[in-house]
Amino acid sequence: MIAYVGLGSNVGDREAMLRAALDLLADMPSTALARVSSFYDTEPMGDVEQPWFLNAVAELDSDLSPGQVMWNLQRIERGLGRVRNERWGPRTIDLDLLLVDSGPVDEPGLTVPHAELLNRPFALIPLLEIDPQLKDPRTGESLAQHLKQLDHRHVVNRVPAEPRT
Ligand code: A4P
Ligand code: MG
Repeated sequence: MIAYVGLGSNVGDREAMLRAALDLLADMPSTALARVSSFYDTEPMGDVEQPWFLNAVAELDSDLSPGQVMWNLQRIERGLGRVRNERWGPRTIDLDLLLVDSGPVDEPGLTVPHAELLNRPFALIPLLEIDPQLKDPRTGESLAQHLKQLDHRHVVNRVPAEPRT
């Protein structure tokens, strides 16, 4: 199964947090870290006043089920949260299971595609950088076409430096 994971951080050393999360994704059992998007400096979405995010997307090639991948993402979030609390105070690392190639998932605690994916340029843009051909498995709609039609003023700036993969 191919799985796309959205990464986001907006507290402290955001780049170090994303890199730490990528290292842990690469160590996930029965899973390879296949590709990583650029990093993007993104305007916060939602009503909460908060700092800008650094967002990225990782492509995993995994023998695990979507539920098992989600379990591992939550384990990684907890692990990074602990390190972060000890060293730098408040932390944020969000890992979302955006999309898998095995079809939609509707389980308690797990909806794939991620419920907010279609509304979030900060997730769609790095996702489409990895694979511009991706489609919404529920409708068959091209995600690139969807993004073009999205009326958004939300700022998503690609960070020029290449991430280590
Ligand atoms: N859950 C169900 N399906 C999934 C899935 N596919 N991936 C459940 C991840 N989680 C999924 O998630 C809450 C629960 O959703 C999980 O326990 C899981 O069982 P959460 O991320 O812990 O919390 P939340 O309710 O989503 O609140 P959070 O994290 O405050 O909000 P969001 O929706 O994750 O958004 N703006 C920019 N520019 N960039 C960002 O990254 N992120 C947020 C946070 C807001 N604005 C942003 C960004
Ligand atoms: Mg989340």
